[in-house]
Amino acid sequence: MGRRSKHASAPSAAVPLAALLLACSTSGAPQPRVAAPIDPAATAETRALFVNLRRLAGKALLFGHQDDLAYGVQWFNEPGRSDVKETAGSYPAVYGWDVGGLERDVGANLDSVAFERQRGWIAEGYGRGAVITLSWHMRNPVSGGNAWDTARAVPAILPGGAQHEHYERWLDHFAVYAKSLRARGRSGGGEVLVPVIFRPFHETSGGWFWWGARHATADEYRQLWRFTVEYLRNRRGVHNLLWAYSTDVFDSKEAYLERYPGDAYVDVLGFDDYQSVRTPATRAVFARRLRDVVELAEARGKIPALTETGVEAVPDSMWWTGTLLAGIKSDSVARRIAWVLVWRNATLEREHRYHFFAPYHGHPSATDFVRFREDSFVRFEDELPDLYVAPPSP
Ligand code: BMA
Repeated sequence: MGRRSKHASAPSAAVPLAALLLACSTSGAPQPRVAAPIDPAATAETRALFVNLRRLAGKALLFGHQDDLAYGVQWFNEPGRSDVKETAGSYPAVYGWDVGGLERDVGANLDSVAFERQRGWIAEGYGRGAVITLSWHMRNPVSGGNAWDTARAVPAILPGGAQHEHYERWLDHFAVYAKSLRARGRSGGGEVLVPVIFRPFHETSGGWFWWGARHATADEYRQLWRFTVEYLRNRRGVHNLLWAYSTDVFDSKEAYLERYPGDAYVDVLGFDDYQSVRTPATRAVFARRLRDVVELAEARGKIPALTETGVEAVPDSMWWTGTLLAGIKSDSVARRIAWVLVWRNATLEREHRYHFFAPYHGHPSATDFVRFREDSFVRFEDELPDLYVAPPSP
């Protein structure tokens, strides 16, 4: 179902030769003719990131952490700190951030991360060569509740809907923010826009967000996604984004693709899995999901990723190598996922709960986390090639 690429046969003039993969018919398998971001006007650094992540997938697994620089289990907002660095000796290779709250002009996101500071941390991570991904726990545009308020909203914000203009204004806020993500060019020169892997409307196969299954039909979801791409890219001129589609757990390729917006609207195929990673006992299920996403992404010239995972409070001290890495490496296809990101380390004193997914100094899994980091397949920030310069054409 929908597994064949439908890329145009002639490359657009805006697509550099270095970003092209010409069809290779020797294996008989269909190959995408063009592997490039869906935005033909994507910035040079954004295109380079796309090409490099595709190339690196299978050779290395990038490790990511949500809100890594903003706070940790025992600290909040202290420059230079990172629970990952304080346990593994390097910052993560991928930084996840969330812009939930940007729609409200309140200055900070839903987890109290000030956008002004987030912008600085994004520039800092980019400056060190890491990858930036942004999710958006967007409030319900109809009810005014939070992202988990499942009052029906999608039809109302689509073109022609009563709240459509309201939604466009929210996207305007995002456009301004995305264009404000600037940093000094990594190889000298002036400022550049920081490339961002944008992952809105995530976990769409789940029923807990207003854009999820049961609250928006597959068709409504696709319309919302496509409108959002077209609005930000074509009307607001945002050209530093790679677009990541992500489901929650799923049982088949068909299920994964149920709400998929289409190859012309997606750069990264991801999924969030907090279920099959709890113990090694469900390794086969975990590997099957990874394999499905890798195969779907590769057939389309896209990037596969495990966009969120983890076990709250990491109760198994061997989880990093014994469950996560062993699961990813257990299958020669599954291991071709480009990155894995674990969720945030909420500050205990502020949130009064053990809600963390990476170890912190002294945590029982810290030793195994170092083993994970030392595995030659796993890359943290200090082991990255330059992802923002296009490799020479093959
Ligand atoms: C959830 C939890 C929440 C948080 C949200 C957005 O999974 O961590 O506490 O507000 O993500 O980061």
